Amino acid sequence: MDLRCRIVAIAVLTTIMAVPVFAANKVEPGFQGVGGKFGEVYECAFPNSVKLDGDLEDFAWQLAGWHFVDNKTGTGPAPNEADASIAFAAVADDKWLYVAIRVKDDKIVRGEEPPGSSWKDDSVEIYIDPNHGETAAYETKNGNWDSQITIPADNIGKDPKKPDLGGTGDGATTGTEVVVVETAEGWDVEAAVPLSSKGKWDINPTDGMVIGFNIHLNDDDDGGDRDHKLIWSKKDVDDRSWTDTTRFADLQFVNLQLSVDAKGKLTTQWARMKANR
Ligand SMILES: [Ca+2]
Ligand SMILES: [Ca+2]
Ligand SMILES: [Ca+2]
Ligand SMILES: [Ca+2]
Repeated sequence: MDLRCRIVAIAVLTTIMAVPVFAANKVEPGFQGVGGKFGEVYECAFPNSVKLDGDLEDFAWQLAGWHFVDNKTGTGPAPNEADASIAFAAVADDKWLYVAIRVKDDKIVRGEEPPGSSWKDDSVEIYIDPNHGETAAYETKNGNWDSQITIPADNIGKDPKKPDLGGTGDGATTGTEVVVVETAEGWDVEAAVPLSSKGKWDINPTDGMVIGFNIHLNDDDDGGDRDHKLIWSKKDVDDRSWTDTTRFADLQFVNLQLSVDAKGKLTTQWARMKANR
């Protein structure tokens, strides 16, 4: 494909896929159908990189699968999707597991609590069980170490390399970097969880490999305690992921470069998008 064609192709793809469509719980498959099953498994395409800047227009995000968690799913449902709902995607390269979370929220409440208690403010949580141990208590051995990485909205405008993080299993010391930005409908999170976290885990993605994984949203709209709690994993019916990894769902690595460099791949992608419109 020559450069001009490629630019046109990127422009078309960006126009069509720039903003994920929020809807009742569902999976919007990405490139070549990669996506997974809602609440059960997220299919994470690798090796793919993104620029960690809070802008979710990266090509990898356009072509990744997106899961949409509606306002009713979790132990603290919200009245409507504009009040609280999330869409998320993940990709990985050789150093990082990148997670994009688009949050719809009608009122941002930030900075009321210290990072360790940021689950009472607006925050998202990424859960990692690196050895897929599915243990009832968090493991604390190198390689098996389980973590809840809590990312408060209070990171808006802060240094990505020095984020305020919380979470059990020492989530704050995993080496995770984040950019959080305010949007017209709420806030976006672009996070990079290191695949190698000293003393905790050393994840080397291979095709088909599975780790434990979950995504939560805490929504506070009026100060004090949180008002809504949304949960992706179907197994986490009682909001116990902070201490019990049997509540996690799965993340499965899929060896798939999200690229339109090859003419055949681009044709396939266009056909899929046309079929879905
Ligand atoms: Ca980006
Ligand atoms: Ca809200
Ligand atoms: Ca574990
Ligand atoms: Ca809020």
